[in-house]
Amino acid sequence: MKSRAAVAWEAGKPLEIEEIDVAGPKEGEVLVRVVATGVCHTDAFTLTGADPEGIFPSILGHEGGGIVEEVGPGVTSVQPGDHVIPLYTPECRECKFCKSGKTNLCQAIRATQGQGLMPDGSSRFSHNGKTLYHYMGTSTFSEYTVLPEISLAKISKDAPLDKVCLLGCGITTGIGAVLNTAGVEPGSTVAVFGLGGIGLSVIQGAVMARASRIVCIDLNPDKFDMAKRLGATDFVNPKDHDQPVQDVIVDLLDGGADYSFECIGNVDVMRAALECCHKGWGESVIIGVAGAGQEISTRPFQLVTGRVWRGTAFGGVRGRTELPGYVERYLAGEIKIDEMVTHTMGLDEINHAFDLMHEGESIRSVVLY
Ligand code: NAD
Ligand code: AHE
Ligand code: ZN
Repeated sequence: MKSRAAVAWEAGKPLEIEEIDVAGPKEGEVLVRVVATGVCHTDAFTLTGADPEGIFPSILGHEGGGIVEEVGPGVTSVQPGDHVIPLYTPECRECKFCKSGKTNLCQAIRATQGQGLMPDGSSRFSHNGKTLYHYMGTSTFSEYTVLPEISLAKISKDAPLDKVCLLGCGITTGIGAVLNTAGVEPGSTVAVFGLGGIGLSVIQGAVMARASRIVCIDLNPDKFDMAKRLGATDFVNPKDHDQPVQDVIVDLLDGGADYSFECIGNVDVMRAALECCHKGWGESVIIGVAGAGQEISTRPFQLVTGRVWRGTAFGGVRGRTELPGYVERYLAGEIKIDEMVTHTMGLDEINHAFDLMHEGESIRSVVLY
């Protein structure tokens, strides 16, 4: 079938709107009509060419909400008409990782997903006979996309897809990082570096966890307003201080943060986020994605003296099992999404969403098909 899509033909070039060909779903696969998709910084990151797994030409996008159009043979968990959120972290419930109970990083299709292919090693997308690659197993920048059944969370039909699409990445990642990965306890102090869709969702998670202080750090002071409305208590712009930002936070929080979260993808900030943690027990969670070849460093003494460095993908959330509950919590008013949608636009304007992100103007842009 034909589909409108924003194609990433080359690294560093704007997306181009094309009419592409989408092949029907094979065994275990599902054709989804994407209704809305958010634009996450990771899409922009991959488009720069800094992602070792970035393949071109491809269809980016991984923060979608859609409706099942057609199912391939053997599909049992969804049917046409179901509302779904595509999962870049699938959940097969059969692999060693799923069975471990220790991680959400299902590995059933990770190898082919990283190569931009469906599990059978082929692509469902083409343009004038030329193969276009999938991205993160989701490719939500196409109105019609094909996913493995294990990469779909079936959700309530009551939820507006132009809002809950953001649970496909940013909001879930931030909240999950606090509740699942870090396990922040009531009364804890939290430091959040970077106040985009991820960092603001970390603040939401910290409020849910009943943190006593939520210190947020950003170079763009325009972000502090929204952070405050979500429940942050302290605001630090590193440009306002002569000392390293980690020293500012250690002073502010009587020895440092119990938990910190890096939501930028900057390896120097990752170091600051670790070093702002309290001696003896502080834990720092890396959420931001850093480019090919970049490495983190600190004095090992930081870890010897009790700080912990860890990371999280999709907030440790097992999508098929847990995402329907996130949607219910949004419907019940417990998770805020509407406030995060600062801009909406049609697919034709998708490059503007990237500009707004780079200019620090948006929290999340949502593209409506
Ligand atoms: P964003 O661009 O919307 O927000 C980034 C924020 O960081 C901005 O407010 C910016 O002003 C601020 N910032 C930039 N440099 C800074 C610095 N040196 N000091 C302080 N603040 C600084 O991005 P986003 O969509 O929120 O994504 C954030 C990061 O999280 C990206 O690296 C993205 O790839 C990553 N991410 C990871 C996961 C995961 O599962 N691990 C999921 C989603 C996104
Ligand atoms: N492909 C990159 C890494 C990109 C990355 O870290 N992706 C996160 C999700 S970011 C969503 O906005 C993730 O889930 N990673 C786990 C995984 O298995 O991909 C690289 O460096 O190769
Ligand atoms: Zn994302």
